[in-house]
Amino acid sequence: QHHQQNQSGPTPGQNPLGSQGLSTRREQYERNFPVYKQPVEVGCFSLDSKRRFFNDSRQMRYYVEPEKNPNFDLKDGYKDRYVKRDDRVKEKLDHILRWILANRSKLSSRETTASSCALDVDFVTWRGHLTKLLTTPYEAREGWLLAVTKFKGTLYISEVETEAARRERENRTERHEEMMYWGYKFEQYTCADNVHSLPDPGGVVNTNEAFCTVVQTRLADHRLLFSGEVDCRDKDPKAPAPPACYVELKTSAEICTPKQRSNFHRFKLLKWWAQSFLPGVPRVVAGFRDHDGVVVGVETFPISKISHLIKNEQNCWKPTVCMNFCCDFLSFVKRIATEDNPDLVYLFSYEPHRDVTYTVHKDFKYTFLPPWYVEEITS
Ligand code: 0WD
Ligand code: CA
Repeated sequence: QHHQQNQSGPTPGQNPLGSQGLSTRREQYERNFPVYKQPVEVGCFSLDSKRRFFNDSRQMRYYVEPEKNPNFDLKDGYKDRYVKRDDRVKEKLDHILRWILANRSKLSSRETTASSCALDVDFVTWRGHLTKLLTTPYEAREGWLLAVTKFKGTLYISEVETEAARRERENRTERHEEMMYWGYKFEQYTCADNVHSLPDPGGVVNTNEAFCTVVQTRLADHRLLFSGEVDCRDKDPKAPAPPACYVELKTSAEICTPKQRSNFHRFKLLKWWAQSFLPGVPRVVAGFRDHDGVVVGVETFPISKISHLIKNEQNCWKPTVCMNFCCDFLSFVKRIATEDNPDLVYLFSYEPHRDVTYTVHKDFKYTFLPPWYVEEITS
């Protein structure tokens, strides 16, 4: 039962803000679903094959529905048509900050003075960081480190790679490296570069390329601005406006036993739901592959139906626990990270079965807002 949550920390009924930090126990977060405003896309950007930033949608791709049992070979091209992004390079929030500087007029409605909020938001971060927060009460394997800096009234949240994650990255097996390629290869089989073209499975897979949406929303009293990578969109010109036209693509091992189905519901659907619910992406298209990397089935999961799908599972995750934990974490951050200083970092840490704790860093070790951003916002 390695996914079972340890019962240490403050006892039930106690204020979730215990003296050691913020409780991650599920029972603390079983209350009404918090207000989560419909996310609004306020912009987008693209990263090209050399990871260069463009303030436009040039990397947008279009979903082409495959047949139900397609036999896509996900191994194809791994050796000779794969350009892999260098994951030793930590980009932190840089692309989002570049987008903010190019689109400041869309964000700031008030007059900006030295003391007021330069942007009209409380938090700026990646969607992926928020996904990790949503799944924390159910995460028994991987911890996280989130660096927070308050600058001109806005709290910026940027992940720091944990020692464990670094070791895992540096010691991946060849099998694992190849399996990481499979997800990108599935995208190539199902995405076209423009509305009227078809996917090109003979092309190169370059994981530097990305299309990212930037959305604004509110979780209870937290105004959020975040960006997330989007795989593709519905190519029907009558499709709803973004983010409702977006499609998230996934691959997963085919389900052959009741145990596998239960694990899929309890662990994988949690991650899929959290990731797409946040930016308001309405559906996930999953390619189920065999052990040998051949997609044997394709299924669409509407995000709004996932919480019903899992209701028969015992001991299953609950969307309300995810959202309330995230909300309380953001309140915790607001309480702790009070000094407005672009060089100061509050480092929040989660280790499975523990409360969230934090340390304060004034020594530049974790400083992540780049000078080009700080200077431009200040001037
Ligand atoms: O340098 C860093 N520490 C990070 C960079 C941490 C987190 C994100 N990023 C940025 C990159 O600029 C990237 O373009 O990640 C962007 C995507 O951000 P996200 O949407 O917030 O991340 P997430 O929801 O975790 O992942 C979405 C997709 C993944 O698809 P699947 O279906 O596997 O969830 O983005 C890809 C991946 O294809 N991806 C990444 N791409 C670049 N850098 C990263 C990453 N670190 N993590 C996932
Ligand atoms: Ca994906």
